[in-house]
Amino acid sequence: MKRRKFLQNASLSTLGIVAASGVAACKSDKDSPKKDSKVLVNAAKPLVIATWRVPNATAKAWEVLQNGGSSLDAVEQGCMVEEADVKNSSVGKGGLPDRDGNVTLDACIMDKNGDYGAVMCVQNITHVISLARKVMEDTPHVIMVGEGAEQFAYSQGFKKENLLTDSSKKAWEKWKKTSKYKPIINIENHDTIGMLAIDENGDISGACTTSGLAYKMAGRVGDSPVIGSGLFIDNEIGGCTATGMGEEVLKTVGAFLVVELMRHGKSPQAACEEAINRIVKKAGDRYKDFQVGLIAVNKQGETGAYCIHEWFNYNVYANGENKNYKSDFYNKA
Ligand code: SD4
Repeated sequence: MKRRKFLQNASLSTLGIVAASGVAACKSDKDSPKKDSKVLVNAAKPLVIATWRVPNATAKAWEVLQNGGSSLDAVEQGCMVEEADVKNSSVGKGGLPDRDGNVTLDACIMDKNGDYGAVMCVQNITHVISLARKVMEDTPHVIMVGEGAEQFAYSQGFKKENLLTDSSKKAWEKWKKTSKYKPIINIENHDTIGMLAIDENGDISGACTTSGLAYKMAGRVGDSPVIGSGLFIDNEIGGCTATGMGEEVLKTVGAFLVVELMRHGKSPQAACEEAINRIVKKAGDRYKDFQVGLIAVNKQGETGAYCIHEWFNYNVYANGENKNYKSDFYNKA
């Protein structure tokens, strides 16, 4: 799904924030939710899967795997590609700021041992995914936030960088004018990268990195850096990562839910569908105001992807091919 549409379908209702452009036209509901058994990629290993159209990121992760690297190195280096890309306005440098004009980043990483590291609301550091890995590997903690995380980054040799590019500054200034400081959904704010990889040894890792929702309230953190919500890995079972309205993913612990459903025998596709159905059910009427997309992989290298309202893009690098797919979607309208 084009991210423009995806965002038009989202609203910050949980924050009292109203979407200015309304809800995009929905497709018919005839066949959703889909049946249990659909598997979009057949049992491939090694494999990389990531949210949105991120061929350069999946190519980098694949290169790491081809050189015998671990799935952990693959997801970190894959995500770094998007963090460095100033054209991606939802991740790293060039990410859109909060309503006060500050770019604050969230990221987390999880490895085959079930170890996890996260940073939240960090300014001035581009590669927060690497910082999350440092938290995981080099501190006794699992989560660091704000100023403390930033200081830890400098102590580890990370560079201080201005993450607000000219174009994101312009977009923010324009937003302030047209919205009269009433936050609206920014239509370019959906390229958060969540990435899952399986390496030659069959070990699974995952990573997720984002600037969060554009023009969010200062201090707001979404699902992306939160274990079990934006990302969850269980090396015995599989992994899942999310994109979209973080508040809704958090309330259903979306990624953990998908992995647990796979543990109980669901395919990755069926598990993503059930989790999305759960989110829709819990949201009731609010369902029409937001969007969430999930991708998952199991230990066998089967993948799944599902979304609310309309399809979203995701990238898979498997069997030597780097392809972009459209997810299936739930739409009861
Ligand atoms: C968040 N889930 O901060 C993220 C937003 C997102 O693409 O996915 N943007 O809620």
